Amino acid sequence: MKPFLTALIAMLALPAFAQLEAPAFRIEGETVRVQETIVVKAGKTFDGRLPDGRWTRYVAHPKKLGSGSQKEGQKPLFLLMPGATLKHVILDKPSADGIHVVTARGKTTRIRGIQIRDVGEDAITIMKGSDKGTVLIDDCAFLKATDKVIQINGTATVIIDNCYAQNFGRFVRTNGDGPNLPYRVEIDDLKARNGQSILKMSNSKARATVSDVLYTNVDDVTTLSRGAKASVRNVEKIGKHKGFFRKIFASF
Ligand code: ADA
Ligand code: CA
Ligand code: CA
Repeated sequence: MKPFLTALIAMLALPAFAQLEAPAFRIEGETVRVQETIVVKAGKTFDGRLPDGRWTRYVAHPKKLGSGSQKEGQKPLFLLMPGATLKHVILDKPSADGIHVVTARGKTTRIRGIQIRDVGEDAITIMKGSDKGTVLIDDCAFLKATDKVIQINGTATVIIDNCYAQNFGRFVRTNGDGPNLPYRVEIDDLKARNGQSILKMSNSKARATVSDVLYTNVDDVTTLSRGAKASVRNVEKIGKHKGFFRKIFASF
């Protein structure tokens, strides 16, 4: 292709791509190899930020917690009890079954500012039996998930705000086998790159809102069946300009 055409395409495509950049990689401080799940008690805060501003990096002991493969039944690195907060931690390979969350009515559990650099079996699980609490997941990044990132097995309201996901199967999945619980999911300000589905729900009473999403190379924004419903607003596929111009210039 002629150089000026390449330059023109790059100019047109670049501003769009710039919006979907990965968040800054945090510089890690010390690494902790977790042999036994770290429990954050109800209402308590666990902050992995070190005095010099770096974040602590956690990896699983593969024999004690799990290798981070797709095998079910692995243990989490962190277990958050109702109203707990987890922030400023890096989870890295192997991250086993990530973070488990137990909620309770009237309580808000927070996962704020964490980076999972290599998602294990999954990254965050809202545990079965969690009853109508709220889980707020914000300013987080999730990389390299073989399949699911956020697995919802309990009836909490799960709010996912200002997050980034790269390489995944399903970013959010409500339990596929269980009863038709009234799951609630809100996804806002998400950037997603390379995946199958941002939200998959197959439960008759599951409801979701999905808004302000930028994505590229994701097959489906929502995958809904058996009466699950989602309202979707302001979702933009990045890279369509490139495809459009590629088609036009392909005819030269
Ligand atoms: C699978 C399984 C669910 C649940 C989930 C999880 O999807 O079918 O029942 O166990 O994994 O929480 O990892
Ligand atoms: Ca699983
Ligand atoms: Ca799991």
